[in-house]
Amino acid sequence: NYVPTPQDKFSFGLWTVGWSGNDPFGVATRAPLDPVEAVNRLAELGAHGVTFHDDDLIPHGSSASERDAIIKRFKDALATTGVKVPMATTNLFSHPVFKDGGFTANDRDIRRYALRKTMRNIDLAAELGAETYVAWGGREGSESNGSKDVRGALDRMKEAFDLLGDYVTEQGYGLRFAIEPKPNEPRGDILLPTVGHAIAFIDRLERPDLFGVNPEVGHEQMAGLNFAHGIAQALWSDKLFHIDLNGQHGTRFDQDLRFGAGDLRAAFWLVDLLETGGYTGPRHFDFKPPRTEDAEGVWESAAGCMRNYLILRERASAFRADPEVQEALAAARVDELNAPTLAAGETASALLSDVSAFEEFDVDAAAARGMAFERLDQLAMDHLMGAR
Ligand code: 3MF
Ligand code: MG
Ligand code: MG
Ligand code: MG
Repeated sequence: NYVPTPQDKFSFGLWTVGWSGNDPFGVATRAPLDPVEAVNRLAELGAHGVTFHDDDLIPHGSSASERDAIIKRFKDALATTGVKVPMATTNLFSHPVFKDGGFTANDRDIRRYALRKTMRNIDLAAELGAETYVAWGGREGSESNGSKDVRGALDRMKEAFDLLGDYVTEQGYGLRFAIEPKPNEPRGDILLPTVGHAIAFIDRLERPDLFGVNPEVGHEQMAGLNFAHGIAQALWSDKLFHIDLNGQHGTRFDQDLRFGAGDLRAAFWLVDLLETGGYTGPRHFDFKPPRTEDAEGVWESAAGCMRNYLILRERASAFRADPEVQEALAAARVDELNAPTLAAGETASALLSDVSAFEEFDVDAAAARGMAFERLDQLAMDHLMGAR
């Protein structure tokens, strides 16, 4: 009956349900949400966790004693409800000081400030028991190519992550980092724009094992990419440390619709992959309840994210369990791709001497074999639409 429980590991950012609706064309349509109220409502809805940017919880400019009081009150709400903090992150994009970025701002003193701001919130994340620290470089980028030395920026990005990797290691924190790619918005072009760029970058770090990715559905779809393919590559690389679930209609502005809205077929294949591909981390929603909604609409929207995930989880597992689907998968030779192309120990010269692979291979007969993919896909659609 699609009722979420903490075992489903659903989590929400404070900035998602707490978004008051200000956008580039209009002011807020809702009152600010108290983080403690967010924790209480999320607990009632069956969520497992809450996540935050430093400034979501502790407004920028709070004094040390105000900060302590806010943290204490938040911790009490967590203890009362059992809601966890699986992840935390830094806001290096809202304050005007970050208008040209944090770790890759041209101004060196701003980069040093960004590092200190991040380290301070890493301490809090560790104290609250978070396992993942997300880094979204929303302002790390440019509007004009001449203004940013991209290779220099990548050096500085590496310098920042190497320092943070050393820091959590020295402190003995059980935290790993998840880099969140996005192609654009708010910068004209953002560095590390896709999952693939981020994974390649991580290879150049000094402690690559501490770093993975936090892909967001809408971010890859803004670039016209197949999200489940990106997730599959992240899983294949052991880099899927965290995930941001939401909805997006193709290559347009960052819509942050509730999960399941937008490209529903893509959401079906994503849930199928997450549930069968060995991902055990939080199912984290990074969405924005549209500014048309009042406070009750916010919680409808949050509940909808989880409900859609659970429905899709059921639909995907029905698809996998259907004997006709198993037949269709076999007809499509899907599993044959998991057989190595070479025999065990077969060398290049052995392949060259196998006449059945080339000289006697019936190319025309092989070319004539249909792949039977349409039947398989229709069965998936039947399951997705509830027709089976
Ligand atoms: C922006 C985002 C960010 C990140 C967050 C880190 C404000 O499009 O997706 O949300 O998810 O900064 O986790
Ligand atoms: Mg986003
Ligand atoms: Mg988004
Ligand atoms: Mg996100």
